[in-house]
Amino acid sequence: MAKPLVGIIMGSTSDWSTMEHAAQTLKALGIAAEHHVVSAHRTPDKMYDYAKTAEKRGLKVIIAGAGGAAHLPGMTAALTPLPVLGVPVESHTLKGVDSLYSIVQMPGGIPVATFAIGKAGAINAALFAAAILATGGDKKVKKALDAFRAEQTSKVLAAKLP
Ligand code: RP5
Repeated sequence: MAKPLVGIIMGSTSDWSTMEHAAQTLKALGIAAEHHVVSAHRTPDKMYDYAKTAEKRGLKVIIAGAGGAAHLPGMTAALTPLPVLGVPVESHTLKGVDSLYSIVQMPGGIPVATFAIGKAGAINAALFAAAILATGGDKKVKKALDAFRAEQTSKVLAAKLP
């Protein structure tokens, strides 16, 4: 099996129904990825180890999804030089607006690229990770990403309204 280039982490198993869309999108593009539950609040030591070892282990991008007081993307970004893409997971009480604000409002100095709340954000984070790999020189990923976009365009152009 190929060494993972993208690490998908999330604060809870309950985030998987959102984050699996990132995993599926990367898989469809042929990008090797790993996914783990790593909680900033419940398993802070695991988060520290994951972020600190990510670059050495060969990861190029980290996608971090979390809901509520969503500290995982920001804390991970503070601990690794890799680009961190944050996905706000839709929470029950505040519908993910809490997650979005928690992730997007990073103080200047430690960036987290923040995506839409929920499934769209998870898909786009994966496509953005692919774009990072492609512009970094991965020709296979560039080809897959170009093909994905061309196919998406054809589908929309061919679509008929009832
Ligand atoms: C966050 O708390 C997780 O990312 C999750 O979105 C939220 C709720 O977690 P559970 O109580 O469902 O485990 O840390």
